[in-house]
Amino acid sequence: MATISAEPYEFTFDPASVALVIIDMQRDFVYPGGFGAALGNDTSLLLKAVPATVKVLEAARRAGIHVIHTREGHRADLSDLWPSKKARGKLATTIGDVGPMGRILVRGEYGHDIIDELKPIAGEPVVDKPGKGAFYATDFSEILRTRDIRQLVVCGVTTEVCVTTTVREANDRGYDCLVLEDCVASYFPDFQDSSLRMIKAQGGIFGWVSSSAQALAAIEAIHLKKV
Ligand code: TIU
Repeated sequence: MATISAEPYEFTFDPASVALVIIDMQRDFVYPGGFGAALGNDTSLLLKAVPATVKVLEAARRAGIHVIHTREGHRADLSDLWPSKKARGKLATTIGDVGPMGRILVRGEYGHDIIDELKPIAGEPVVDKPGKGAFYATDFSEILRTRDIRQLVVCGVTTEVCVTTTVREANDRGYDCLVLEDCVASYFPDFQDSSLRMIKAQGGIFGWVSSSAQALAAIEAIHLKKV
């Protein structure tokens, strides 16, 4: 077993049954011209989480820890897009429309894909999800079960939308979630702060919160034990 110093108390995990889950680090959210920008957000705020996430991803790969990526997006014919999601916000440009990085949040388009810094490698499943949570209308649950994964270390964007929706879904399905505060980001700094406080409040009502530095210390120790 390994331990990461966290709040509200230490996160203890079996390296074989933990997964690093990187949520929706897609160009459509972190670069101008995608869905995040169409919603009126300053996308540069999300880039702050990238360097720490890269470090954790590289350490997880070296240690042989499971890595799973998710992407929010839709079929090209938009048959999995609820009319309510398409209409929300009354935006001039929205999901399925053509933007500077291709059709917004449509699978196969440049903007829909994961940023180069965090590009998945062979053996790392990519879960394509039409909703905010990674469990809704996906095979995420099956991927976790076939690999006997019971604990999740979570990074990605945005903290109060797809990260916390996934953490809440996971919590109700019996998974432990540790969220790394500098590896998640929001367009709204106060939402970032509140979301993290909500997760760890009440004795860890939804899970644990820690930092990349604490996670790296634990993951590097796993690596050292292996070699
Ligand atoms: N708008 C916003 O904050 N987020 C999303 O729409 N999706 C994700 O968080 N991935």
